[in-house]
Amino acid sequence: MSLSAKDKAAVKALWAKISPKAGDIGNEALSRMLVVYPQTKTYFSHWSDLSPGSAPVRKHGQKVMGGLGLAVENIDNLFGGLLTLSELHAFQLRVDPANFKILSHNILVVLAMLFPDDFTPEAHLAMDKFLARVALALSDKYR
Ligand code: HNI
Repeated sequence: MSLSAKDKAAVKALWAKISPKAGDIGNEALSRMLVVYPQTKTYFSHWSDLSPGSAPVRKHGQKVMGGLGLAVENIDNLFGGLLTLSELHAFQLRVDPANFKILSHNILVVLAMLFPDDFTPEAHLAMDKFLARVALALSDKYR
């Protein structure tokens, strides 16, 4: 399931539209992930406050979106572009790859919520495929 030229164009177009709001998207997606899938909290137990919209949640949401921006820049070479992040999540953080799917779901929900006009079925499809590829690239170093 690789990204077609059409998917890549759709992801880039959507990203251009949404990236100015990266902070809000990251904050809302991470806040929801921690509430709706509380098992994900285990990775962030060192934070002072895991409640929705807290300072650490917002700060980390911004970082995750920065990682997604890096992925968009490297959309033709996701495995190479995300190598360092994959090593971090695999060897240092030991994040179960199942969680990538959970976060991706929350990002899609938030995009639908904040950008109802731009999140067409075509944009939804392209973003879903893109996030699945990003998750695969981030999991590349696990074995
Ligand atoms: Ni993730 C740190 C990007 C999914 C748990 N993560 C980062 C950083 C980026 C990043 C960027 C900061 C790296 C640095 O400081 O050098 N993470 C991404 C991306 C995705 C993702 C692009 C998927 C789309 N990370 C996840 C998931 C979890 C996760 C699903 C767990 C549920 N990440 C972490 C943890 C850290 C982290 C834990 C360290 C945070 C800290 O404050 O200690």
